[in-house]
Amino acid sequence: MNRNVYFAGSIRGGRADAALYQKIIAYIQKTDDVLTEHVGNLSLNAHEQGRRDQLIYEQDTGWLRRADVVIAECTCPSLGVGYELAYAERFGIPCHIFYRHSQTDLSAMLTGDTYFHIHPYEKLEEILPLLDEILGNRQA
Ligand code: 6IA
Repeated sequence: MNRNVYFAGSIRGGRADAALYQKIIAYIQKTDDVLTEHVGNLSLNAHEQGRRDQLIYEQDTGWLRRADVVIAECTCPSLGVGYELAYAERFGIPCHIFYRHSQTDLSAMLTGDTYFHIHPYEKLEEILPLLDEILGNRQA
């Protein structure tokens, strides 16, 4: 309960799954704190320059360093999410990667790194019990 969860999902890599991110974030928020709620914001303009990119980088890496766990949805490839995963690994933050295996061939840089917990899935309903286990809200 009330862990700091860093949810990572594509922004400039493409917003096709934004509604899915929003649902995952809402589910996690029933029990825990999501540091990156904006990733699921459907009206987010990925190319808006209102906030300097350097500030975004500093804020996100700061959140990553104090996160208890990273949950990443990687079906839509994103350079930023890949960077965040490597950054989290460097700081020893547990990382769980979800992706729809019928729609993407996940990078070998993720599947080949035994640090990452990789969860192929197809439907949102399959993710929810896994999230409960990861967040300690249900016994495995
Ligand atoms: O390369 P991408 O843009 O797809 O990288 C996505 C990842 O980087 C997400 O998991 C975010 O945590 C992070 N990220 C990328 N852009 C932003 C951002 N833009 N704000 C916060 N985190 C970001 C500002 C948008 C603005 C309209 C508020």
